[in-house]
Amino acid sequence: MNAIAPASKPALSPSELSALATVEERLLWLASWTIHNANHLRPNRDGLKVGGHQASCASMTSLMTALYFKALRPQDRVAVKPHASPVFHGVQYLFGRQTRDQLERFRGLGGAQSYPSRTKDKDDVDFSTGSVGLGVAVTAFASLVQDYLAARGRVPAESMGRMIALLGDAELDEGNIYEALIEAYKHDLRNIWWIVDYNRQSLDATTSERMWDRFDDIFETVGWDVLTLKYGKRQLEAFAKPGGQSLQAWIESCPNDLYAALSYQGGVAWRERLLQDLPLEGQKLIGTYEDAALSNLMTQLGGHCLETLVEAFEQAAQDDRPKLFIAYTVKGWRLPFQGHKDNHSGLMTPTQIDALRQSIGVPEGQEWEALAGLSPAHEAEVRALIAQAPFQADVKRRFNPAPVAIPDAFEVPKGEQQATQAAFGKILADIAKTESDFAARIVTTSPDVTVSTNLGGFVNRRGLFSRTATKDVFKDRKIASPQIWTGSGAGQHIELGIAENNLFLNLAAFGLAGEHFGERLFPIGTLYDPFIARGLDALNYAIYQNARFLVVSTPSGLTLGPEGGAHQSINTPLIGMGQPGLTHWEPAFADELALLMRHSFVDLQEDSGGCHYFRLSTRLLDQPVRADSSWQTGALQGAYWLIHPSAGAELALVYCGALAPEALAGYDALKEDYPGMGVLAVTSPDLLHRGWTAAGRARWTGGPRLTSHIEQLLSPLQARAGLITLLDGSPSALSWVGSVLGHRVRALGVEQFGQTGDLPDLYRTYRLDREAILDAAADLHF
Ligand SMILES: Cc1ncc(C[n+]2csc(CCOP(=O)(O)OP(=O)(O)O)c2C)c(N)n1
Ligand SMILES: [Mg+2]
Repeated sequence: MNAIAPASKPALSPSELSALATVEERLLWLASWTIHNANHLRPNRDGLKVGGHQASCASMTSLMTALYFKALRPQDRVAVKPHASPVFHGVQYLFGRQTRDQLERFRGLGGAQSYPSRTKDKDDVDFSTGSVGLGVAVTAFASLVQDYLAARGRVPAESMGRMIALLGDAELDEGNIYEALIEAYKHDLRNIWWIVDYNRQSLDATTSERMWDRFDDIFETVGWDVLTLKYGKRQLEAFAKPGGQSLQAWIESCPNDLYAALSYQGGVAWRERLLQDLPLEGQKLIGTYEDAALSNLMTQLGGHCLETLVEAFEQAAQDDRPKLFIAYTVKGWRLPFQGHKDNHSGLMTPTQIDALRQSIGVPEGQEWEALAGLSPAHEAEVRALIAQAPFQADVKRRFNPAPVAIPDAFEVPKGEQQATQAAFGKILADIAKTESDFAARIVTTSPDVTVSTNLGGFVNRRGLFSRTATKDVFKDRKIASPQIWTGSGAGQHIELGIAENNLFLNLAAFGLAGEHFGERLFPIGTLYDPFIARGLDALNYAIYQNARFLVVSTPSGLTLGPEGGAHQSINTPLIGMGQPGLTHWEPAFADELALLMRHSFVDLQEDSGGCHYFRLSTRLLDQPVRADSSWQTGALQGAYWLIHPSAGAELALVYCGALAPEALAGYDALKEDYPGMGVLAVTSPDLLHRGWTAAGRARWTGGPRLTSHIEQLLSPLQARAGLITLLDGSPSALSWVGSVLGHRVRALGVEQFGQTGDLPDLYRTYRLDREAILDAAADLHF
């Protein structure tokens, strides 16, 4: 544990300290009042509790005051503990960057969000938070992005910011934090501060004191400085008095739950217990405090002492080593339920909030006036403090870089037989050979599956990113290998350990490089398709904050046959469809892939664009000979007729991705019986479905009468036509097409866990082969 060195001069003058204390009080008030207004004053139409976390806010108000009004600079970026959102909005309000209207509509439609949101909040949220742990870890990856750009001279030394997370102590239970910690150590990351609101309470109750020293050990092991802010100045002064040492020793050994309970019960309870436990000198010391003063003394822990906090931040700013601050706090500090184990969702009653208002000196009726009720002289001091906060400087913090030119077309890899995975590798390797700005802005990243997902060609050309140069010893020793593994600041591949959470958090951070640093990057993450599930919450998190990237997952489905059951992904197409902001593509052929990849790079730069997910395969397929390029328009919209049906056709095969050969075999077997039948190549069930629902919505809401792409595609078929859908994954990703025009569907796909086997065996076993198609056709036309 790093002791805080005594500062040579106080970090705050008396007038600054008193102004800062007022800001802290007003933030406590604004956060409490914002939540109170939403729950007690705003009309409630549905009888649901609106909620908000007054206790979690109170716990962190001092920390945020010291941070935002003294330590923070405009280039710093902060992930705020989700349930401290009202404090964050209060801070912005004091800076004049948030409106009263937004606060009044907290947790209502269009108002300030329950948890800070980059995309939904109107003020300047750096990182969305909500799913605890993710907002913490993403800051480490943001610092990696900053290093990446700095190595290219795109972030000047004087603009390097700190990536800061304000977190609850229960967030430290989330495993993704430790995965990120390991990765941060490997990449020698810096400029990261994680500030723990160590109130030793989670949602349910108080937390285990067995972790008291463990966090120090864990973080110090991976090179972090740990600054433990356990005691406030008033407490340290008391400890220095006669009997003070016994008081400190008592606190050191007091279990979390007892400390919390006594904090709730207040001065009388503290006195009773301390008189029982302390030796005579300690008892005398306690005797010098009135009940209220004793209660204040016992709860003014380091995380509630502005002087301690400001000094700690000043000290930490001396170097760029990663820092963990463990700031001891009391949950619900200064509120009637402080320390109560059930206070997480506790709300003050109207009487209680009124008492708080009076104690802080906010005049009745002026509850939203941030500085009402202060003497003119003090108000001027407070305004000066706010105006002088470094963070208040008028510096642009959110960017929207101009789009980078993407080549008109990507070269289609050559070969009569190709797998989409290999084609992906070749397309990227070809881009890597070019000198364009676009190529220079691609960043690939993978959780230890770089080689097996075919990024090797790109990495050979563009190198690994590493702040310090690393050599490929095997290459230097002339040991044959197709893979060159050298690292430098110019490298464009970020190699990660296996943890998929880190992959998606890394994509989140790199995918925000444009908005955070004004530099558009094109991040591409590769992983095995089944392991998307491992990082799913982080993927959702990344997309929710409007990060832009490509996910290329390969291999997928039964084509991972020899690997066995749990490696064969089944529900990932549904994940792609169900995930807002992400378009699922599952092309079968190399030319489709080249077209769609190019389109994705264009789209991820559009304001209304999004992320793209390519579900690829290692299965070699015969490539089609194209008569012309007319298929492309449809492919970009999600499907095109590989074999056009004739008007009134009574059957069509609708396949997606690697099952093209089965669809074509089925076609050959059935075309005599069903003259004019068609074969629909689906490149994106997701896009088709979205187009269909959007067209319906537009019609119902009086918008333009659009006919969706899938409606147009299916319109030549006869009304009672049958559709056989084929997808190497959950059949429900395609079975819905029957609803578009009322056709009858037999949906082939995988609904049970896989198992080892070769493709003919597996396709037979899971009913995805030609025979299954024939059976389905017979069943449709009984
Ligand atoms: C991944 C995830 N799981 C559960 C929750 C629900 N939840 C919200 S806050 C919380 C506990 C927070 O405790 P702590 O981090 O210590 O914050 P405090 O309120 O004590 O400051 C839980 C379980 C969540 N938001 N995210
Ligand atoms: Mg807590």
